[in-house]
Amino acid sequence: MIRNILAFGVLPHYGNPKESNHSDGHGGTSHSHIGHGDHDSSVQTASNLKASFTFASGVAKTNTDVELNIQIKDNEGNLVKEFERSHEKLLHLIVVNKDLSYFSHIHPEYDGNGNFKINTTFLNGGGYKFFADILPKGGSSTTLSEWVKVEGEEKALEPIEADTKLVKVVDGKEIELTISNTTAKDEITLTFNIVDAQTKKGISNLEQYLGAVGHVVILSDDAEQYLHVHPMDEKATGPKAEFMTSFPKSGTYKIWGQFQHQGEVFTVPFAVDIK
Ligand SMILES: [Cu+2]
Repeated sequence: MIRNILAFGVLPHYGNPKESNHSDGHGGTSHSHIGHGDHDSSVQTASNLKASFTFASGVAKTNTDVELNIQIKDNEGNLVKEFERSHEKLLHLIVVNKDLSYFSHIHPEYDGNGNFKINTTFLNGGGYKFFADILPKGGSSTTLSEWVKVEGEEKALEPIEADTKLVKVVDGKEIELTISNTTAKDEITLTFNIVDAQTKKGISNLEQYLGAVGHVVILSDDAEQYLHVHPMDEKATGPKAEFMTSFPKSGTYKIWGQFQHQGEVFTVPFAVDIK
């Protein structure tokens, strides 16, 4: 019975199945988190799962180590306890702030009994959106999200504007993003080309990070549209890493690519306008 409930677990305001892409690594292209239900006549659009994000201390304060607890419950309030690993982890937690200048991708520990926890520290107060990517046993990949407030001094928010040049230097690497097309709803290929920032030589020994050459998280500027995309060729090692996705609607989106080289994970942010 749980099986059926979980199969269509989606976030209530995620009505469009295209909104949450997550490759399962079998087909080589990204696909909808919740698309598995598309063919079923009994497909439900409302969420049957809910994540609760709470702090052991009650409230989270800046510059303090806080313990974050996450529980997933079904629509009857029962704890969901069985999860499958997806890209090596039972739960992937993405945290962003309001202007998307802060991005964190972390992996809470699971106690096997319905409780995930992780310790973290916030440097600035304000609103943060938490996204938990999970794969309930017998269900399909699901993203559950919530805005959470952190108390403390807030940093002035910057407008989110598309980059004029899609080239960034991070940790000694120069990363160029090529986007095949910028029309909403079209199939789009995102190609990251990663070279040594000094020598401009392509880096061809990227390491597997969470079971793939890279991970891409995409968010609309209001943090409503969330996409977690995996590479077309997960076993690629660079200098190019390609991802296929589709932006649900027009607007400005932030794109974070995450890769691993010589044991270090680096995150490269871009912002693009989609027509
Ligand atoms: Cu993760």
